[in-house]
Amino acid sequence: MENCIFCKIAKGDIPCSKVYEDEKILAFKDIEPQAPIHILIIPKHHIESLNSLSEEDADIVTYIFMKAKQLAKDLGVAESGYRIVNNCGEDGGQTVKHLHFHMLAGRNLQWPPG
Ligand code: D5M
Repeated sequence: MENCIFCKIAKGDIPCSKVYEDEKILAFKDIEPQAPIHILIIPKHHIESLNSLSEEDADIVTYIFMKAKQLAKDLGVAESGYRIVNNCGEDGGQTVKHLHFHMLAGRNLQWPPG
């Protein structure tokens, strides 16, 4: 997508603080961290939100969660705990319209979120 900031980050046209990358996904540090560890995990191809996830895209979500599990291990927070968040739509707090999962860790996260 031409005007999508996360597509530009995925293509390398806009820099990011990369944590993990392969042919399907990219994980990078959130620019406005809400926890000591705050990483965004995105599919490289454009999916607007969870609402626009198609049957063909379903595998990428499983893939992202499997990588998130590994990342949590690599970052040393698997045991202490972490949170994976997807904001969908306006009331869900989605500001960037490219599917992404927040990984938050490194502090005792409260519930419910605001
Ligand atoms: O989350 C969108 C998140 O994306 C929000 O936490 C800020 C982050 N963001 C926006 N632009 C950038 C860049 N350029 N690098 C890193 N992080 C970024 P949402 O769930 O849509 O509210």
